[in-house]
Amino acid sequence: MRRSFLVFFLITGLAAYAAADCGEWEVGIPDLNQSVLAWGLAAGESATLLVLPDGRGAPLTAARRANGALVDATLTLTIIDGCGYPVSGFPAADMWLESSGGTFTACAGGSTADRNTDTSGQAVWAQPLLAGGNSQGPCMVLINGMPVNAALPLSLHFNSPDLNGDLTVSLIDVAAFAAGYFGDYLFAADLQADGVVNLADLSALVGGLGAVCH
Ligand SMILES: [Ca+2]
Ligand SMILES: [Ca+2]
Repeated sequence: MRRSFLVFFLITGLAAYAAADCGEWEVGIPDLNQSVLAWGLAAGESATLLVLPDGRGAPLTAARRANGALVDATLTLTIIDGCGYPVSGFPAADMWLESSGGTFTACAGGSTADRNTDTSGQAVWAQPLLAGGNSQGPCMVLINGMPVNAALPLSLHFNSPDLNGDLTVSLIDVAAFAAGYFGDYLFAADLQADGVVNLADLSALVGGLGAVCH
């Protein structure tokens, strides 16, 4: 009996030492360097996602390659804490996408993860975002405002019938679209992204008229 107690205290003591070694304050706190971001596209590939402020844009499962082919661009973030454990139940509201280099803007909470992290520490972005504007800049995933794995920006581009990114699809956007429709190629007007601006893109513009954030 005495020996079993000794083993018990030895094991619990070692566990406590291990926890203390990684810093007990780190348990459950996301570690930006250990957390992992994954998506279905190979390195060097890009995808474009159609977004609307009212969420009627495309889901990430139906983004488009440069040639217009549909591609699943679902993002999966696995949050790991400083002790190497997955962080479950981390709030979706505290994880979001950002993109610079254009007019891309999200409605309040419009680019957060679909749900809180599960028991494996995983959260996904698969559903449509609530956003407007466009960007061909790198897309970053942030946890509480800090970028995850900053060395690996994603080539996920955005475009929207809300061309100017004021989160309302209005006649101002129609005028901006016309410049791309009748003039030189304009990524912002290539709403059904495939490298050309034609009637399919005009149809996407018309379908988004009036869209605003909820
Ligand atoms: Ca607009
Ligand atoms: Ca097009």
